[in-house]
This record gives sequence, C-alpha cells and structure tokens, in this order.
Amino acid sequence: MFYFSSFLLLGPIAGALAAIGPVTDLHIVNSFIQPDGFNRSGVLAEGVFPGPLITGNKGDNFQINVIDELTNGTMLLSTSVHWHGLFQKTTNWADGAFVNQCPIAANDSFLYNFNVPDQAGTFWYHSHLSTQYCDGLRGPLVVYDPQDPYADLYDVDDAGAAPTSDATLINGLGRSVNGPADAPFAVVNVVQGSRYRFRLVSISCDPNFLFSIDGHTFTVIEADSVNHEPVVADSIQIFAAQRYSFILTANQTVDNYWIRANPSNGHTGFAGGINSAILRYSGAPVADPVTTQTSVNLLQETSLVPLENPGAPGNATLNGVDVDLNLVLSFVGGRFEINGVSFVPPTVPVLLQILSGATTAAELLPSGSVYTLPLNSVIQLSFNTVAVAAIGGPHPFHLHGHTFDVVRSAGSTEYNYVNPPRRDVVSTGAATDNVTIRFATDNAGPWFLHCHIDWHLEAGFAIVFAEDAPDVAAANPVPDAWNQLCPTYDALTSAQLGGN
Ligand SMILES: [Cu+2]
Repeated sequence: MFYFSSFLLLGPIAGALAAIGPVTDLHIVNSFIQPDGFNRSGVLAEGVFPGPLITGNKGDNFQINVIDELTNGTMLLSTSVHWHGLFQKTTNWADGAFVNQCPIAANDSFLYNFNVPDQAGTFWYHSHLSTQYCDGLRGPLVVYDPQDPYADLYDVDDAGAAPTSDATLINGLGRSVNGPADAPFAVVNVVQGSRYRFRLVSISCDPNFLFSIDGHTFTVIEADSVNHEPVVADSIQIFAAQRYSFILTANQTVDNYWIRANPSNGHTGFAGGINSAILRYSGAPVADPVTTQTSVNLLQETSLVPLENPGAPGNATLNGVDVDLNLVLSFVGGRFEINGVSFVPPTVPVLLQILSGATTAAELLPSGSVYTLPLNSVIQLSFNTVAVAAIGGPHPFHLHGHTFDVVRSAGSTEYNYVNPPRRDVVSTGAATDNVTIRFATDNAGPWFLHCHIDWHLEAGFAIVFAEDAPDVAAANPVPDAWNQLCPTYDALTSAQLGGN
C-alpha cells in the first residue's frame, strides 16, 4: 500500500486552508489526491490532505460533527477520530479509539462534544480505526492560549500547514523518488526581521524525521502541547505523533533556504529535492535554494524543562511511586507483545464493558491487555525494549488521557525527578535504554497506551489502562448517540464494513 509518511510544519504558508472549529462539521470522504505527483485514493477529512486545521481557544467547548461519507469499499468504510493529546476528562467516550467507542458507520455521523478547559498548544487529530489514518485521515489541531506566556517572543503564528515515506510531504507537498521532477515544494514565506512561531507536527505512520532549516537556529518552546523553557537548537528528531513549537527569527540574508525532513526509513536523503521544502524570505527570487545543510545542534529531550509546575509526581527515588509497572516489549510470531500479550481490539469497547459492570482486569477484555489503575496514585511505566528496539524501532509510545513526565529519556541513563520533560509521546529508544515515565491518576476512564507506528499498533503493540474503573460511569456520562454506535456497527455486513 502506497502511503504518505508526512509531517506538518505549521507556519506562514501561502495558500493555506482556512481553519475550522471549534464547532464544525467534519466530512470524511474518499477522494483522489496526488500530493507528491502520484494519484491515489484516500480517506480524507473534508477531501484534503492533510485535513483542515481545527482551532479553538483554551476553555472552549469543541463540537465536531464527524460525518462518514465513505464509499470506497476497498478500504474501511467506518471511521472514528481521536483528538490526539486532549485529556477528554469526563468525556472518555469522545477519545476516538475502539477502546472508547464503536466506529461510526458509513452514512452515519457522530458528534464529538468535549471541553478543553486546561490545555493549549499543538495537537492533531487522526482516525483511530485500524490503520485508516495512513490512508489520509489526519490533520492538525491547535488550541490557542489567550494568555500565552510566550506571546511576547513571536510576531506571527498564522498556522497554515506546510508538510514535507514513500514521499516525505511537508504540508502535503513534496517530491518522491521516480515522481514528477517538477512537483511543487511547500514554501514557507517569511519577512526579514520578523519572529515566527512554527508548529511542527509529525502525522507520520512510521518513520521519525530529522528536521532542520539551513542557515538558521531556532528556539524550542513547546513539546506535545506542553510549554517548556526555551531551548536553542538547529535540528529536531521528531517521532510519529510528536509535536514541537519553535520560534524562528528571520535574521539571515534575504534568500531561499532548504527546510529538511530526513525520514528514518524509506527514501532518505535529499537527492532530486525529496524530503525538502523551501523557506523563502520576502524579496528573494522565486527559485530553489542552493544552501547546504548546516545543523550541528540537535535538540536533546533531556534539555526540555516544563515551564509550569515542573517535577515528576512521586518521590525522587527509583521506586518512589504507588504503581510501578515494568513493560517488557517483545515480538513473537509476527506480533508485538507487551508483557507477553499481543493486543487484539475487543469487539465491545472497553468503556462499554465498564459501563456494563466489568471493573477488574480479570473481567475486562481483551484478556491480559487491560490494566486497572487506582485513582489519585502515582504510576510509573518503564519500557524494556531489548527485544524490539531493532524491530522497526525506536518505538514511540503514546498515552491517551494524560501527559507524563519522562524521568529517564532515550539515550540517557540519568533519572530526573526534579524537572523532567513532559509530553504525551515518547521514544522508547535503543536496546540499552529503559525509558521511564510517570503520571498521576486523575482521569477516570479506559485509556489506550500504544506504539504510534501504526503498523505496530495494528500488530498488537498496545495495552489499555482502566483508570479508576469504579468511577468511570459516574464521571463520563455518555450521550444517547454514543449508545447507538455499537448496535449500528455490529449490524453492518462485510460489504458495509469495507476493507475487503
Ligand atoms: Cu512501534
């Protein structure tokens, strides 16, 4: 299957689509796209790739009515949408994974109605049904903070999307090996002397990218929607589903400069203009850059310090937590496993199981993949990646419903409990690593933890945390339409399900 492993660079992009939200319809349709010159059928939000930018402000109520108009039965006809990075407190049913809902059937719609009371920053949305997001259903979501503590650091944050695996797409554009040599590059237009907030969003299905801009350094201020103290760097390794904001001051000679996003696998390098976009100063000729790569200062995850309330929960000792879970990752018989169990999506969403009275790990399905977590407790997860780091790794793990503190990062043997980086997707690194994260339970509901390389998730690389299971029902009142999803979905014929 031909797919795009792209990422988004949200910045001043010519021709960027108008943003929608926080109250909007979102039509999911099949249509043909050829972002890198090759035509293929996609599953697309509003018929475009990437999907339109959805925006709102901190404190907003989002009402996104997802309307399934899919007709191409060679791909899945149902859908569901996850709003990546949002906590969904009291609205676990709107989190979008099969853990939380039955999929929306074709010719049906479902209203995702949720509040964002205490989060701002760079998010994204994507299908969470099988590997459907690799077929195109993914786009950026930005929650603006009217009291942004960094507002004084930049002049412009008009997030148009500029992306760059078969083809690296920067804002939906890019060149591919054997593709048309004149496929247009994404162009990011800047004015000399101005300061820009760029939002880098990996909507990749698989590879990580090494991102840089020739001739420029920048200042990183956000990781995965969490403000961090400013860190100067000139390149970022961004894993699938991660986000960063950085401030770029257009302080170089008026000219064209290559923006580079080199993927970790597939067609790497920059020959023939692949994996590239253009940073163009106002007044520069409309021409391809002739710059060379200059990056020498890669952002280190360990140098990220949260701006607000730094410090991991629990005590500053290796076992200073309430629940200490060692997650042993393995690959057996073509399936990924966590602690010896490969995840197979349940036929009944975990949330529905809980609402039906199942609250213990022994009762909840899929058997061996659901872990219960007590309320108001400090949880520590450590990822033992010895057996899988070389199998499509490093594996970026994402936890729904929370951000977490990375007390031990990939590439480091130090434990930082005082001010570790805080995010929602973490690389679990190499075989020698033992990446360790902490979070506190304050959000009743079943939450997915999974590798964000979508092919690995499909191959079972996930577990579910049933957080504060006894309080889930009272804390998450579900709308009537949610109750209708499973009866409708369960009645679909094979032809109506699609993907055959
Ligand atoms: Cu993986």
